[in-house]
Amino acid sequence: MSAPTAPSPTAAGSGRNATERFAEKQRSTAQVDHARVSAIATNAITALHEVIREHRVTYAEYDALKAWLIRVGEDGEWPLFLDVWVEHVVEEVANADRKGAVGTIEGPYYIPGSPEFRSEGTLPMRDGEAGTPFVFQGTVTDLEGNPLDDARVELWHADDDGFYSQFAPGIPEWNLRGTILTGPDGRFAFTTVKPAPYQIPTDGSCGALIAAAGWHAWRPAHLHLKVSAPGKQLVTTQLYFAGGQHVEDDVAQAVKPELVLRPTPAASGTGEEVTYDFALDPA
Ligand code: MBD
Ligand code: FE
Repeated sequence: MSAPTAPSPTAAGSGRNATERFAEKQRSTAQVDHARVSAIATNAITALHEVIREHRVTYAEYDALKAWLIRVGEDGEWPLFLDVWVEHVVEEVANADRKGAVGTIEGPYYIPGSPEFRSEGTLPMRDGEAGTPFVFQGTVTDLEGNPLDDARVELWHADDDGFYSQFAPGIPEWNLRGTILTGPDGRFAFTTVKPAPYQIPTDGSCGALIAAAGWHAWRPAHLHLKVSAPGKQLVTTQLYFAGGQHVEDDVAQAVKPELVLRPTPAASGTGEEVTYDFALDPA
């Protein structure tokens, strides 16, 4: 049932949703290492001082910054801002020692608890969901290539308009979100539709920064994944489509060569399919 007059999402709408979701997920930070906070905060603030000196930042520019920072909070766009312009370096540092499947940023639109399937399933979608039918399949293994039983493969992605369920209005709750639990063969097969490129909302504070700087607002079409198994490290990653728009200039700088898929026409005769395997590092 696709709503014929789906309201169009606003930055404030999806930003607020992302901010609320983040607040729910955030655990209390019991331990504070004062020495680390001091070192990191001092370096960050000093780096900003250097930028001000280098560019001889004016009071007008300082006030514009203050106004913009206030607006990011009002729009609820801190998760969006941080995940687009900062997270990729946190991910790089966090996963530097990994041997198996390559990770990348999570972004602001993950929701735990999506509908579960055993070995194969079709993601929840609307009647006549737009987009090329697409089968995404593979095997979850350990680093030696042994299939992993009871691995969890969580998949979520935008629709053909670039919108995510539970963040843009008018989309059924679990649309294009699902989890497959593998059997002893480690295999999973999702049936879905190919997502479209994603545009950062242009009507909010992040959009205002992009417009003011003359940048573009696009991420390439992508699948989001979390893959885990008992006794193994969880991998959070994304997969992209070779030759797709903005694969070479993702605004979030989250594309890596290992993450680019080359789907082929499906054996069934409709749509496309691709096989991608995940080797998980020991926990
Ligand atoms: C997205 O869909 C996304 O994946 C990231 C990282 C940032 C904004 C929107
Ligand atoms: Fe995304």
